[in-house]
Amino acid sequence: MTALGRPEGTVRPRAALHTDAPSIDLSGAWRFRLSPTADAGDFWAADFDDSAWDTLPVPSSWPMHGYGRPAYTNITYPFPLDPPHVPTENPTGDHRRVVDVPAGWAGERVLLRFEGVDSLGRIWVNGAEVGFTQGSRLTHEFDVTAHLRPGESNVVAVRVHQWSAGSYLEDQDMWWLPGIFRGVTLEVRPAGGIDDVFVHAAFDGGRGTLRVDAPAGARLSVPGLGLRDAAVNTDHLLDGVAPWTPETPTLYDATVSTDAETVSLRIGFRTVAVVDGILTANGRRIFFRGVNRHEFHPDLGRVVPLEVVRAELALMKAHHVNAIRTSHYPPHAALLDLCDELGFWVIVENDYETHGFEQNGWRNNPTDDPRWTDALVDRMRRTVERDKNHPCVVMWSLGNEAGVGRNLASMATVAREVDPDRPLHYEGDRSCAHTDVHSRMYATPDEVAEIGAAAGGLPFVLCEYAHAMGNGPGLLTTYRELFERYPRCQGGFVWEWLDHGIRRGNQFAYGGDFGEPVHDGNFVIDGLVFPDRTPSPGLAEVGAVFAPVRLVADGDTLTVRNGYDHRDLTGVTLEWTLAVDGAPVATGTEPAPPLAPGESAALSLPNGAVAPPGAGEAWLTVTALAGGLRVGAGQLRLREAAPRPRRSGRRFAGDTLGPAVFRAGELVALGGLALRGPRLDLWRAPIDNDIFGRDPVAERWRAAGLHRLTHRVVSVASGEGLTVTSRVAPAGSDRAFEATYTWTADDDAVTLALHVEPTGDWDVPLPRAGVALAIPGRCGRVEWFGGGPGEAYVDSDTAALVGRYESTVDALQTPYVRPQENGNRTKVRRAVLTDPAGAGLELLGHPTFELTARRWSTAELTAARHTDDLVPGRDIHLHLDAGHHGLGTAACGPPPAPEAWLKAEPFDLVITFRAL
Ligand code: IPT
Repeated sequence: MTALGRPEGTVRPRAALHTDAPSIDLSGAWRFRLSPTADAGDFWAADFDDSAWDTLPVPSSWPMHGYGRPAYTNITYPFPLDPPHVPTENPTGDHRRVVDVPAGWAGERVLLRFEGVDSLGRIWVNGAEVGFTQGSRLTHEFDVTAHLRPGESNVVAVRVHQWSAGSYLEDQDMWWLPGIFRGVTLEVRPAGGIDDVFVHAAFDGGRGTLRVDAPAGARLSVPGLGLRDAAVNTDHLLDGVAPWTPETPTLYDATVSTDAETVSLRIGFRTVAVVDGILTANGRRIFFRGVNRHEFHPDLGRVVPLEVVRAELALMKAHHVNAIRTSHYPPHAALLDLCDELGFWVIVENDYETHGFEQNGWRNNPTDDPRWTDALVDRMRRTVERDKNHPCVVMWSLGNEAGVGRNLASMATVAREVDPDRPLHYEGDRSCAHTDVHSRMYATPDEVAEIGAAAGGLPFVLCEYAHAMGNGPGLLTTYRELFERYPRCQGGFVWEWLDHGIRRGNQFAYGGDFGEPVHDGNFVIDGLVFPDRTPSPGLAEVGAVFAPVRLVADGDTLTVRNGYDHRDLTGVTLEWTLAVDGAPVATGTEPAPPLAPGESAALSLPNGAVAPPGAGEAWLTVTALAGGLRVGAGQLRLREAAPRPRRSGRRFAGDTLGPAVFRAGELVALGGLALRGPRLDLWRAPIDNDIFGRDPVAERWRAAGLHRLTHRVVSVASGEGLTVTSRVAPAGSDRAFEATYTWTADDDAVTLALHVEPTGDWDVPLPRAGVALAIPGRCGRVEWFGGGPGEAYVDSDTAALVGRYESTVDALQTPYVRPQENGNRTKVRRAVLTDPAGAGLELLGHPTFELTARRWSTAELTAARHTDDLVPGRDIHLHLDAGHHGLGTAACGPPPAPEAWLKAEPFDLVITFRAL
């Protein structure tokens, strides 16, 4: 039987090791030539003249350097489904470089190692073909001893084809980006050296069991545990061992040596096991607060510099992410060293996805075709062998979205053969025949609850949930509650960490921007961080929801809960601030009570943390700090605000009511300030969660005409104040909203009391419920007392704390790669927008309103495709809302929860306006 899609000529896969054996890093400038088809002619001879070729850095994704173009598809293959064939149009990059090999390497066995070549690389050394890689994100090593000439210049030539049979196995949702995108090295394998090592380090109640599989005769040392030149291939029982967990990532430096070679290891002791249907580490339930992580960089493609990786892991830690699924292929090997060190659980996924076969009824799916068995087994074996020594690796995953079939069993078998200790994951097979955990993606809260409540069964994880596309995700607290209620619902992995936008000028491109004939638009922009890895508001929400120290108001006390899985609260400091109307009046610091994991206690409030006599809304804010990080925050309202007086007393005369001037029933000036509005406004620029998914609410909004409401002033009645009624309705429909604007004023300010009644059968939720008005663009400074500092919406407001904040209209914007509704500040009591001289507008809520301010209209925001389409106009457009429809996560998952649904029901909004 033909074996399709596998590499040839490689040596046996083995662990990634840190060794003192000599090696040469082949990163740097290579000669490069791109051809449109696979057969570009001979180029591998050592004396081939490549002087006319360009140079290209290795590692690189060549389309990011001006050769060809990136292309994005999610599920659809960008070539006909004609396995194993690929089109004649097969961009092919020929790479050459000269390497001086020291004379001292004579007589040594030498391997040439490739850590990532997308998708197939044919390799020649000094003109002799040594084999080819296939499996883009997998390590391949070739024995080049016979072809190398130590003491001379040697030529390494690599022909990389963008498409290969292997491409059928690599239909992951990401940019198609060919190239040698990870390291290339020449490595000496000394005679009598250590080719491979397998660390088994178990932990049980203070005791570690260590066995290191290595060549017979090698010696093991773990100085921190008193082991010196101990035997390999045998169990060592060790007392006084500290366990490895993501919260306590204790590593022990170790070496395995022979006379010829020393390998350095960092050993973490932990036992991962399924016990009574629960996935446990060191006997305790695991709770995944995870993210899916792709490897992508907005300028470099699949090449992600190590310092960028380190910074992104620090950002994850700061937001209490404790787990990573390497969607959907093994990561750069260095990631796992960092995850050991910093503390993350990692599900390492095989480089395997065949999702596009689903669109063809899964016909000819490689998962169920014996011609592909060898390739799939090879991929799984390479995955497990390379990364088997990492304490962070909690499970292996057979791949993603590859349907079902006999090759799942083959992959599971080889994974278990190589590593019998780690559980297996695969989401695509509902029968779970080959896995140790039950995994689903995007299951609704109801489904999760049903799974949680069912008796027996496997541990349950959501390998993907909370699709973070555009503005969102909502619903994180709903899922957290389920993970906390049902022991077998062991958390999940947010889809996904990063927006894969490609930098173009000062904005980011997405699918279709490179003229791809088939593409999936902005589905590649669905991360918690923007393409340049700056956090989006979704990450702030994740940080607040995942925070291990929970401070929750319960009646008139604040409860602290230790949400760590493996450590108590020793060393956690609580910083408290008492503020009246947002102005701090007292602060202090206390140690957190030393609660064990899962325990809670009412916080005894420190002396002084009581509202001072007088009026004003009083809040106690408590922030938990550990190791320089914020690990929790919560608030308790100590005194409610007294109701604000509505302004009244002035009569409407001429055009004026107190300081306000009206024309045709609409406010046009207040004091010296020109304005237009406020008018009823129900539209928002649809977010991705409104637009995509099974039953996109934005389509229903458009069908209902909510984006094209017209206004008819029905009556203007004056007297004590001014009452304007208006009928607001879309063309072609007899459904409407009746808006009654009741204005009252004193000498200083006007108060609007708006009442809105839908008439007719509005069977759709509303995007927003409020008013819009325009004020002069110079009033760009913003100050508010309310939720902040960041953007928040009704089902994504965990990170927002009530306080006093300052910003600018420009800084209130969230630059979602595809522009959409953004920037809302929630539960605002008071806001002030001023010009540099301090003149402007004060807004006072009765009691609160939602605040959005931007330099473009909602229509412009709705029409924009990229951030550069948004051009500041003359005015500031203010939106003051009684409510918003929730964010949900419907782009791929459930819509907002019923309580976050903005029903078309009567509503009121009361706000006082005062010119400053
Ligand atoms: C799911 C994929 O596993 C993931 O790679 C990504 O494409 C995500 O969707 C969407 O952004 S598959 C989906 C059809 C449930």
